[in-house]
Amino acid sequence: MQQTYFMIKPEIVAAGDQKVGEILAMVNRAGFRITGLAMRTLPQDLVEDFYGEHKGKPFYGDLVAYITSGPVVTVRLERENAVAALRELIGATNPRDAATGTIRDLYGASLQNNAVHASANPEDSARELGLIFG
Ligand code: 3AN
Repeated sequence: MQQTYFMIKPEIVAAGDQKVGEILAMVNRAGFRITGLAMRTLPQDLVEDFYGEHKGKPFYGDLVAYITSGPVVTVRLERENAVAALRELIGATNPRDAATGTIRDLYGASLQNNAVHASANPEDSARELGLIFG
C-alpha cells in the first residue's frame, strides 16, 4: 500500500458541492481509500513551501495567490501504486493535453485552473502529506 496527496483546487470548491462529490467519487471508483480529508483555506507560508520547486518561475506568485484564494479540499489517499495511479487518473497538467475522461479533462479550465493536484512522485507525496496533514 502506498499513500499519496490529492487536492481539489479553489475554483472547484467555489463552484459548489456537486463537482467536489463527483471528483471524490471518481477517485473512489478507481480503488483509492480516503484516509484523511479536510476543507480549509491554506496559509500563504505553507503554500509557498508546498510549491517551493516553482519559486522564481514567472507563474509562482499567481499560483500561490490562486491556491490561497479560498478553501481547498485536502485528501490523503491510499492504494497500491497510489502515486502513479492517481497521476494517471488526473491527466496532464494542461487540461487541453489531458487524456479523455481524466479529472483534468472533465473539470479543468486552464493551465492554472486545472481543478486538482496530485503528488508527482513518492518523495513529493511524503513531503506534501507532511506539510498538509502533519
Ligand atoms: P502538476 O500539478 O501536474 O504536478 P506542476 O507541478 O508542474 O504540475 O505545476 C504545479 C501547478 O502550477 C499546476 N497545477 C498549475 O496550476 C501551475 N502551473 C504549472 N505550469 C504553469 C504555467 N506555465 N503557467 C501557469 N501555471 C502553471
